[in-house]
Amino acid sequence: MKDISAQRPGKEAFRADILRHLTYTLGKDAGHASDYDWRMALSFAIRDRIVGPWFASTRRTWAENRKRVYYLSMEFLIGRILEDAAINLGLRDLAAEVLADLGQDFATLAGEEPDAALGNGGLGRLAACYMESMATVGCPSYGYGIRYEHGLFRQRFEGGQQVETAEDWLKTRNPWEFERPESAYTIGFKGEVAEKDGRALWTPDETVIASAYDTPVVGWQGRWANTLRLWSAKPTQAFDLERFNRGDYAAAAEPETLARTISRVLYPEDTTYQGKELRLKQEFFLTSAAIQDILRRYLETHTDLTALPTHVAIQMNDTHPALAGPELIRLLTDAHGIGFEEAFDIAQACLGYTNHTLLPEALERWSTWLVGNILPRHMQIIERIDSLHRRRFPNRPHYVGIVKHHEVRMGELAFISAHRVNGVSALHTELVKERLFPELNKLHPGRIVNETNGVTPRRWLRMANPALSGLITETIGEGWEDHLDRLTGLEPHVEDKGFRDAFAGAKRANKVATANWIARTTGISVSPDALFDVQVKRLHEYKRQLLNILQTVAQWHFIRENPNLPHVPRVKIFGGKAAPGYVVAKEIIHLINDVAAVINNDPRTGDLLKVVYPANYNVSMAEHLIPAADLSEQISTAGKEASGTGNMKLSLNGALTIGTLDGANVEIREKVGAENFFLFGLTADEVEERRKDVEHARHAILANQPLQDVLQMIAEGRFSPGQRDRYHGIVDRMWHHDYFLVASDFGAYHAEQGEVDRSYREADDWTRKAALNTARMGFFSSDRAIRGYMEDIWGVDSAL
Ligand code: 26Q
Repeated sequence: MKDISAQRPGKEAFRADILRHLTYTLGKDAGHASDYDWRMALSFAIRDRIVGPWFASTRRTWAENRKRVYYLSMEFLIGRILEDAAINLGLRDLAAEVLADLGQDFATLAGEEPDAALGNGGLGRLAACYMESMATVGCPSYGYGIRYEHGLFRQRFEGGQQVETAEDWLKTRNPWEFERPESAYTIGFKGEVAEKDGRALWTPDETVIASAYDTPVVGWQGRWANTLRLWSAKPTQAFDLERFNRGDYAAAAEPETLARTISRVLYPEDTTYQGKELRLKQEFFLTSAAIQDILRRYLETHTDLTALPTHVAIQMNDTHPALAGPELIRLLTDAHGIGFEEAFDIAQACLGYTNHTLLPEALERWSTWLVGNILPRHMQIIERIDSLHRRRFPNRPHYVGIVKHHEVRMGELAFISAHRVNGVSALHTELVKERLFPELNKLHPGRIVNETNGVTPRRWLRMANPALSGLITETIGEGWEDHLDRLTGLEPHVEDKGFRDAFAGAKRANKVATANWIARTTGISVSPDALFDVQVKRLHEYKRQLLNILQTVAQWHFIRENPNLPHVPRVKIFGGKAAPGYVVAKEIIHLINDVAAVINNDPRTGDLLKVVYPANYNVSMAEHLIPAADLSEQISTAGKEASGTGNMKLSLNGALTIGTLDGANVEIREKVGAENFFLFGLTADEVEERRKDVEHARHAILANQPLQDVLQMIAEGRFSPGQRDRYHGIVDRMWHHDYFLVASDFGAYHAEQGEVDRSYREADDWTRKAALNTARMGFFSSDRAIRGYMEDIWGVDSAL
């Protein structure tokens, strides 16, 4: 194991680097430099230190002819890079010192970096954590994605309602990327397929260029660095002069228009799939550019394409890049003359598919008409894959194919194209086997495996929570950041009152900082002594923010009715965006904000209950809120949340979970101990059972007086004065179409929140439980998850 870590510069050298960049890269004099200039100079000085490990890693991979992993994802929800990179290089404190000498504040500058929000939520953030872990564990790899001009929209509230505006992260210079104009590929659409010399010949009639931008991703202590390669669409020819000369001015600009649209904007829907042509083009754009790049790199040092799977592993992050199978087969057959079956077997041996959802409305199914029109050659290949698979498994009465009812089912395509299919938590993987692909699972026993999600402890503990990180290092020494299992070393100290006080002190300091932040951003004053109860995630009915806010109203009502009881003060913190077209989710946001307005201005409840919903939840806001949380809300309808990863970040930072037996909650509870977890609600099987009673909601409501009271208050317009019927839709759905069983789980949830209050009163015991959560969460490091993928799916070794 050779040490290729970055040489840590001395203070003087680093200061000189910053000033050199200020002068020669920014063209600014220190006396006249703005925060922006300083941030850029600092970023370039840090980036310089990544380049060494980056080149060394790339050279090693070539020299040792190592197998590479290609992670294809339509989303990389990266967030800010500056502080994370500085921490991984061991430069964070040095940089702060040097800047202080220069009269600048590191945190201020780092806080001005725009979030790279090239993702919607869990799936995109997982891809970002995995990139960082692949660099940390020395897995040679490339991430492939789209360089969206506009990431996930920005959210504002107007009168409590969500309003979206365009996000613009590239408005200022992006210091982390390197443009690679020489790495460019033609991507075709539409056109005709002919036959020439026994091979198919596809002549597209629209083309765009995929042009690469590389961002180095450096791992812990700079031991290894990989590349995140994002593709930007450029016109093949800016202007069609022939058309222009014919006087067809609008059409003359068409190539440019298509190109500019393809990488323009991230689709903000994360659960409802709509068969949009542009989305299909985006998916093919990413996939084709990636596959072409992979083959180009392979053929630089190899000639035998049948050995491709020995050197290349391609992971599909959900079905979005599932055209990888057909595209790879197309190039192997049409461009390289390999027979169809052999090409299929090569592709399959390279490919893996990660499933992230069981929700039927999220499963991609493209009409054969659209696919045939946009990608005529791929449509033929998909049909051939389908019939090959059918031929290999004859006489199946319940045969499930890829093409059915004039639709291409991307889940089946990805499953059949891949040698491994994985779920993202133990429970989810079982449900993928039993409910999503029961027939394919029978045909291919052993193909479906579990890889429980993980999160990077560098960003989500070390960087986001310096107070707790300091205590951990003081207590168990250094090295836990890349050996997160070592957190169990905290366990013996949990019985030490001094340690518990220090643990509580770190949490308290984070809460004070967050209380100040809440006051600044929302104008609401909250007490750091209150229990901070946090639900931060995308808005979706299955995640049941509605359950949370209904219970909040019940608690408010209870405090008002019982003013003399000793209530535990709480701050209910919500964060998250709704897809712009998701009307019900937007109503729930409106309701939360309306309830907040009433509760926060009620002198009878005062500091006993506050509801805050800061707008525009994103990675950076998560980094603020998670370390300050006492309670983590993971309350999805059982069987619906594939895994969750916020649940891991919160528990790792010493929040206790109130949750259902869903996704990774099950494993978190096993690891931290049932006595340190607030469990409630129906199980996945009970949910299925309960739905058979068509009147389940009515029965549940009638059996629960507090819930009836809450629904009554909402229906009467208590939270929408001036518009009594504003929430009639929500109330009506609660009674008649409560698909996610909010009513059925309300009683158990309300009761368990009472348990939370009783526990929180025993402050020292609460701290013990919180510390045990942190101590026992080591399993949920994304390093562990990545090692699982390397071993079970990719067949690659660490280069370190
Ligand atoms: C599909 C087609 C067209 C347009 C958009 C989409 C689309 C985009 C994003 C569909 C789904 C997504 C995102 C899904 C997602 O984030 N799933 C989450 O993945 C996490 C990581 O595995 C899990 O922890 C969460 O449980 C799961 O909800």
